[in-house]
Order: sequence, then C-alpha cells, then structure tokens
Amino acid sequence: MREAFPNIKKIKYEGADSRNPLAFKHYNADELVEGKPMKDHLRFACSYWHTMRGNGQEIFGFPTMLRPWEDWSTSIEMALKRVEVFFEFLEKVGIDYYCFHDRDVSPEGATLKESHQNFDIIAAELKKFQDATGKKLLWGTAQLFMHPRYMHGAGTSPNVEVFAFAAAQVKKAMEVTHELGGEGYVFWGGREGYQSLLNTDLKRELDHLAQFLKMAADYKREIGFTGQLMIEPKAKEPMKHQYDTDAATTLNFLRQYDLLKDYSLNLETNHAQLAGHTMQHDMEVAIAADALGSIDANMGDWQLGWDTDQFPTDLYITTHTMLGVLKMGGFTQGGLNFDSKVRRESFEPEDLFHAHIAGMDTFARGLKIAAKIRKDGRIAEFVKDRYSSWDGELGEKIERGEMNFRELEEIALEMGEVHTYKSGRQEYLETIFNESI
Ligand code: XUL
Ligand code: CO
Repeated sequence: MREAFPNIKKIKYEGADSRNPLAFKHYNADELVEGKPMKDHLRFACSYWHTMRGNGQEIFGFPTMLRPWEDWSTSIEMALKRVEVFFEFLEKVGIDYYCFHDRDVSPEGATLKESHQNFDIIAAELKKFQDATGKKLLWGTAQLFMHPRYMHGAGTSPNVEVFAFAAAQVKKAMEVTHELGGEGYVFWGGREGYQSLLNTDLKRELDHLAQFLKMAADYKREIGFTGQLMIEPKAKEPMKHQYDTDAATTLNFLRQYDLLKDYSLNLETNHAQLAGHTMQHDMEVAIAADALGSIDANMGDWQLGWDTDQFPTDLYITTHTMLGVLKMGGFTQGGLNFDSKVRRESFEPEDLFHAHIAGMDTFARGLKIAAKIRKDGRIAEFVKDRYSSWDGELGEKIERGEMNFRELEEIALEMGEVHTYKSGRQEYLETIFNESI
C-alpha cells in the first residue's frame, strides 16, 4: 500500500524556538527528567477508536473527516488496511503504545462466532505490525455500549442473556489483549447505569456488575494474563447516571465487593470534570488508595456538560497531572492514553499529527514544570510544615491510635483555647506554581 501520510516524515524534536508546525518543541523522548527519559515518564498511547474510527459525525452533522485510505465500510479488507495506516501513524508521530476496543479494530459479525473469527484475523495483523515496529499495546477493552443488545447495560443488564453475551465478549477481548502482550485491560461502563430509577433495581444491578468483574479477574488468572485490570469512572453520558461515577465512588464499589485487590483505576480528565471534579482531585483520591493504574489524557470544556474529548493543551492540567504521576513514583503498567479526538472542523489527515503533537508537547512541558516545582521544593515544604503540629508527641500518639476522647478532653481543658493558627497561603502557593511555568 502507498503511504497514508505521504507528505509527513517522522516528527522530530526541534526545540522551543522551532516554527516548524510538524515538530516537537518540548517533547524530547530521550531527554532525562528526574533521571528518567521523558518517554518513560509519559508512556504515550494512541487510541484506535478516535484516531482510526472517528469520522466527525455528531448529532447535528454528517461525517467531515477526510481519510483518503477509507472506504468507510465494515469489511475485513478495510479493517486490515486501517491497521497498516495506524502503525504508519504511530511510527511517524513517535508514540510507542496504543489502546483499542474489540469492535474498533475488527467488525462485528452476524454471530458471536463470526465476530470472534474477525477479531482473530485482525489480532494476527496487529501482532505482525507490533513485532515489526516494536509498538506495544497499553490496554485492550471490549465495546459493550454501541450495539442495541447493550441498550439496558451489559454487566448490569436486566436480561441475563445479555450478561452472558457480554461475558463472552470480554473473555475474548481479554484473550486477545493477552496474546498481544497488553499491559492492561479496561472496563468502562458506558451503559452500566440508568436512565430512570422507576425501571431499575439498583442493588441487583450492582451485585451483578460485581459478579461480572469477579469472573473477569478469575479468568485473568486462569489464562495467566499479567496486565492490570482497571475500571474507568465516568459520571454520565451516555446514561443519565453511571455507577462508576468518579474515583471515590468506584473505589467504594470495589471495596464493598472485595475487588480492590484485583482492580485499579483508569482515570480520564474529561470524566473527572463531568463528575464535577478536577483531574487533580480524582488523581489524589486514587493515589491515596494506591489505585491509580493509568490515565486517559484529554480535556473538556467547562462551558459544556458533555465529553468533548479534546486534546490536552491546558498547561495547568498537564502540570497537575504530572505532579500526581511523579508523586506516585511513575506509571508501572499504565501510561497517558490520548482518549482525544480532533475537532470536527479539523478534518484533514495532517490534523491528526497537529493534535497529537499538541498533546505530547503540552504533557512534556507539564512534566518539566512539575519537576521544576518539585525541585524548587517550596510548595512541598509548605505542606509539610502545615502539618508539623502532628509531628509532636500528641500527634504521633493519635496517628498510632493510642489516644481516646477522654484523654483528648483533658488536654483540651488544660489548653483552654487553641493559639497556634497558621495561614493557608493559597495565593502565595499559586504564585509559586505560576513562577515555574
Ligand atoms: C468513553 C471512554 C471510552 C473508554 C474505553 O467516554 O472514555 O473510550 O476509554 O471504553
Ligand atoms: Co476513556
């Protein structure tokens, strides 16, 4: 096949002064930050669904994307051709990892058996290209939300036959992910929620979802898959309410059903926003529970109430995100997956490059700024000092669980009043943050 992007060569790092639109200004893969190459901190991944399957269609508009290699069909031939185009893209943009849903890469057949067969053909092609290029699968997943059979949910469907069908689809997707050496497997429950509580037995649905996830973890062990299993929270869209609403809700669900030993979280920036949080908030919650597995890197629009999946170009967000990643000691099997799509108006193939370069450069800067903030140390020092009263004998005893209310009352009566307040200095800290940008 002739090249899909004939006018584009491999994207190179040219430094901050470059005016070449098809060059990195900040992402320099092998440059060391805190002693580790940028590429190993960031572990960028490209999502197959947006990059290869996004056509620009939305509720008020037909497809806009110009993709010269596409016939927009669901044929196996087209699915095979897309794999080749995708790896050319990964090579040229310099991204080492990718993520997919079963149905993004291979077409649904007339029966489940046929779908499995299609998937096997494409999986073999993906393997061939992975071996030839050294590109790797960050995570795989099953698409359990587009087909009409999943309109009422998959793991939470009121119809047990749908539950069985979904289980079979996940089983296969996990097998393929394992074959392709995937480092993770994600569950995003787009239909696992409700539109109306009038027709919903919430307790029963949650019990079923937990059973579903337990079986998945058992199967993972059975086939010797060593990738991490992750839940991706999202508050709403497509459903009015989704059970894995945010980091805290999902962690609570996992704890309640004793699943936390087998699952971590794949947090997405735009999803945190839909839950009314910042990404920084959801990351802190996940990191505190030692459960941050991976990140879907994108951003939303605070004026809109839906998932715009924009490429991350907001330096504050990428800096906060990388501060969190550095704080947890870096990714192990996770990474930064661009679950991001070009705007409908950015319809030319070249825009796929501009968009990924923008995201990669913004994250590279976020990483460098985060490292600078950490090296400066004033913010960390301030936080440490803010809690310094806890470092005395009383604080340590409380933290060790060696005090009770009676003893604390005695101490408080003796004190009469608290006299040691300190300012929170938020504005000062925000200024230090800005100084590093
Ligand atoms: C949808 C979303 C999904 C998951 C994978 O909002 O983020 O693409 O990342 O199913
Ligand atoms: Co996502």
